[in-house]
Amino acid sequence: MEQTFIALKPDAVQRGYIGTIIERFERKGFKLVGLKLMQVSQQLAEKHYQEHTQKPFFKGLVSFITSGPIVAMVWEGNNVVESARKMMGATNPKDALPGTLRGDFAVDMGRNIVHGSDSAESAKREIGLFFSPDELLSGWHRSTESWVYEEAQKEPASV
Ligand code: DAT
Ligand code: MG
Repeated sequence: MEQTFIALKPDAVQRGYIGTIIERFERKGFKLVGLKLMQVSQQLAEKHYQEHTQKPFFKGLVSFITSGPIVAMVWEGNNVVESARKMMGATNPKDALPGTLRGDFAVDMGRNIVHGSDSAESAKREIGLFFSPDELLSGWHRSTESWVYEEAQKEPASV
């Protein structure tokens, strides 16, 4: 099954939204397969945001993501990459619709509370950056699965 990398940025942790945001993904029906509270190093931040190296906001972005603890997570489910992006809402919270995480809980582009991989390829790369294979518990069975999916789910793909 598909996996995505979700990070609760330092603003989400500081503002007390860890539980609220995790709950949204749980209630949707996705399965949590990796979770940790961590401090992002300068080196990891620069690798994670590699595609933005040349952007004028890069320095601020790296300084923000390293400014306090984050919660790094891997979520699994059918179409989880695209669905998680929809649940997060537009990058700029001013354009994010109500009902989305950024639409409901954020105001400023540089404080948009959550990161989510933008494609299956990015997810694979980002999961590899933040988690070692033994930190992921892909094989566990969530007992609500037959109430979330009509068809039985296949074994998850290994990361
Ligand atoms: P997303 O986080 O929705 O994937 P992105 O990958 O384009 O968005 O950018 C990464 C982060 O960088 C984003 O969450 C907020 C910040 N950012 C993006 N564009 C920006 C801009 N024009 N000015 C300031 N910050 C920006
Ligand atoms: Mg992005």
